[in-house]
Amino acid sequence: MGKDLFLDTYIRKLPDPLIVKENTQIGVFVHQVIAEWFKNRVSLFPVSLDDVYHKVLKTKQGSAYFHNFFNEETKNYLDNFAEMFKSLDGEVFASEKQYSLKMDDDLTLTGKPDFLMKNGPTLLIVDVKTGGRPPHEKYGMDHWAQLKYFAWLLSSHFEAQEMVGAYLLLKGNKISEVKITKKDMAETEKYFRAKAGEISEFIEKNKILMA
Ligand SMILES: [Mn+2]
Repeated sequence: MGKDLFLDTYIRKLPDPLIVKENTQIGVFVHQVIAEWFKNRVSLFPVSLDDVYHKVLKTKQGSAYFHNFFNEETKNYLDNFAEMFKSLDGEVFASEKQYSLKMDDDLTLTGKPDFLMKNGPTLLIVDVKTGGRPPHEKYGMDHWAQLKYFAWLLSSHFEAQEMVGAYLLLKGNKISEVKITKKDMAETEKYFRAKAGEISEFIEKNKILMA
């Protein structure tokens, strides 16, 4: 089986030797804080990002792995997130939810966008990145590859007139947005149809669960 960049990044979830360990951990930590914040955002007693930041650090996992990230850098990331989030139009209706698409009897592809927003006829797919740009870009992949993949997965779950993908780049405090076209979806579908056999074989061999 030849090397395939998209499959390595999104399906096989191979550890990335090019990302230093600490950066990966910061990403995990920041995502966890944001996910936790979304869970309680619309409760009777909404929590602030800052509260959640401290709460996650106090968990068993937090004190074991994340105590190093109680610093300016992660604080900045979360401040940037809060600022960018405020500038997005629409209502959040899902976060950290896994969607799947059945390719055939042997293969179901899955994906978990960080969160989804609805704004009139538009579905906004948002992924938070702690690096300055999507990590898959350094493999020479299309900047939008992951968002197109999510859009394609979601197209079997939602009737959206328009799909827009956005990366919230926490490091640069920048939103990188793209309108996902029918052509993008068709190309993504074609790619995965062509790869279906190879992916099934890989999963069968490695008994992995796709997350
Ligand atoms: Mn993310």
